[in-house]
Amino acid sequence: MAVDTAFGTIPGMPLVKILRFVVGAALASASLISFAHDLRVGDIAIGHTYARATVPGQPSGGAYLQIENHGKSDKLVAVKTSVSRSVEMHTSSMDGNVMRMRQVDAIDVPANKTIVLQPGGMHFMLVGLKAPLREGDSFPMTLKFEKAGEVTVDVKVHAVTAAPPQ
Ligand SMILES: [Cu+2]
Repeated sequence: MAVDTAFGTIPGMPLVKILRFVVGAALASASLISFAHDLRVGDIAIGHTYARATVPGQPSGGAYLQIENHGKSDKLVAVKTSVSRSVEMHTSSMDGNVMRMRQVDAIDVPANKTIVLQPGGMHFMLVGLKAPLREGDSFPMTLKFEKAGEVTVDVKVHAVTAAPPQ
């Protein structure tokens, strides 16, 4: 199996399916505890935010996070950061043995659900990096939700091989 990404083809990379967890009303407050150090805007909590380090010359990088919606359905409509020319919202899917990324205009954030962005699934593509993303650095990224409004998160850069932050 090979993966076709903006960085070229990476053989043997496993496909990680998009995870959508249903967060029941009874569990909502409990799951907020895991996001205690993260940000909230309206009914939306953002957590597990990180980006993958890139090598010099790499034109784009991936950023990931989780969005918990404790209220009515909403939609992520725009993302921006100063470290790249633009931020695209991508989904990943298998086309035969090749994983392809597709740009979407928005990411639905249904009521009382958690949306997980992760390598191999939905992700943010930082297109036109102005400098390599170095492990240990961090940068601000602003998310705009249709209803909840804007929130700026701090994105830590992890090694490419690092597991997602818990
Ligand atoms: Cu992508």
